[in-house]
Amino acid sequence: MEHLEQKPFPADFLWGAATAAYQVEGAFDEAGKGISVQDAKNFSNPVHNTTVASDHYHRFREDVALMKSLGLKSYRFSIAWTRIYPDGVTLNPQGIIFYNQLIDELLKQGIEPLVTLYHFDHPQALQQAYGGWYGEQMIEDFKRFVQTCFSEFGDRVRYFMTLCESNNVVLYPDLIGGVPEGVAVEAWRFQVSRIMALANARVIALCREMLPQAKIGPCIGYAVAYAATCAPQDVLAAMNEDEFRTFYPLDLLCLGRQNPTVVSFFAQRGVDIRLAEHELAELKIAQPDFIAFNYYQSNVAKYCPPAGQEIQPGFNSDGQKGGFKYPHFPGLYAGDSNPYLERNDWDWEIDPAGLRIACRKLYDRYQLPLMITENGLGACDSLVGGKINDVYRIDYLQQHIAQMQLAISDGVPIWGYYPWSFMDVMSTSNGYHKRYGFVYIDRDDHQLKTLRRIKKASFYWYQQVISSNGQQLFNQESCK
Ligand code: BGP
Repeated sequence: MEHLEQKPFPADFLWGAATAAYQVEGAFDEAGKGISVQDAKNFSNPVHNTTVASDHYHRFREDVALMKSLGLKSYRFSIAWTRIYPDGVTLNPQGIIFYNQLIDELLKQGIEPLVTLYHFDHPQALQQAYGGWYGEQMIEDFKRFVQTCFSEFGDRVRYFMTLCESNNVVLYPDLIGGVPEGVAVEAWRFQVSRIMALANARVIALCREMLPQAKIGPCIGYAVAYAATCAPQDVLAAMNEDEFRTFYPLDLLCLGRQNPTVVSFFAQRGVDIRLAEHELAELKIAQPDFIAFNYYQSNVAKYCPPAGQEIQPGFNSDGQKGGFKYPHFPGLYAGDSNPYLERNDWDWEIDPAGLRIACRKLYDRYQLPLMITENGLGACDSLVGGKINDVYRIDYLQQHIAQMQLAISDGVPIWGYYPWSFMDVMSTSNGYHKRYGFVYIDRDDHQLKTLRRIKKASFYWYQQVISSNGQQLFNQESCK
């Protein structure tokens, strides 16, 4: 649909940027903090190192000053569960002090905090005790942590996100501690989806009780699925991908219902994934205020015969284009590349229009306002003569923002936009080789260097976008 006139961004639009605790804070064992499942990976993955990360824990005042200079209206960050409950059970008041200071500093600078309550980093102690999100006990343990966050920070924080990308973490079990020995991966996936949905519902109910004025919602990662061709079997494959990967978990979180196609697919294979009536009732009552979603790319799906070989989704983890292996789920769909789109060095397809499509699909299905809580371009930035001229990132972001405005013009209510990431953070699979930030951090995977903060060209460009409320998107003159 072509618009004769575009709607402007709302006057109170939340122009933001995002990070997550384990990727940015460092100080992984300071001030009583416990070991999280992310810290536990430090010992097995050469580029995954939460020890110092971007040293935000020690430099948060300097970082908030940079946010202020960027003109951010809002900052999305996550609270490390292990700072507040190091072993999942025992309270650590020193962890509360840190987040109080961060929140106060943000508010002093006029920046609205958007708090993610869980971003992949639960206590390793709970992983060892009962397999983390695979265990029923996680619902009450998570609730205890969230209750503390609400009572300590809820007087100043007005926006909360529950669990980050609960749909993607089930696709990539290693992201959150892996599948316990002897458990089949599909069984694990459905159990974790169920537990996460119940935990989400329980803390939304708690929020209504403790903080009736606050806004709260779940967060998913949505790579909208396109059919490889207009052959009906490819169209069905794309529906399968959307339903299995995104709508099944999101229906649980927002509608309190199980997608019937997914239920029947598993029933035919002898697996009963139906939830109990009382569980569905609990999910149904916990209505979120918005859907937060992270968008980086679209996907292509094609027919995958039932007898084919299964290939589980993986990553291109070295940034060599062409290294990505597309997943095959026999009887459902197989991934493929999109000949119409460019890809980044990690084979993520760059598809600005896909953001508009995703917004429309989500709003049409759930009728809830949206927050775009991650969007960005991972690249190997170079520091040349003290500057980082990341024009490729500006290009990516301006095209996505333009499509977001088209979605708003289409009638989709969007409350805020949070590019990933405010500053360079430790990429889970690529360390500091793959950067996303508006602010460069002077370190790499092998040397800590100065950890100096350097504004990239995209910083100056986004500053203009924010100050013009999205009017000056394409003015390259603004890039210094
Ligand atoms: C999202 C995660 C973020 C971030 C981002 C980029 O799924 O929520 O934490 O990691 O992906 O991923 P990567 O660093 O692997 O490129």
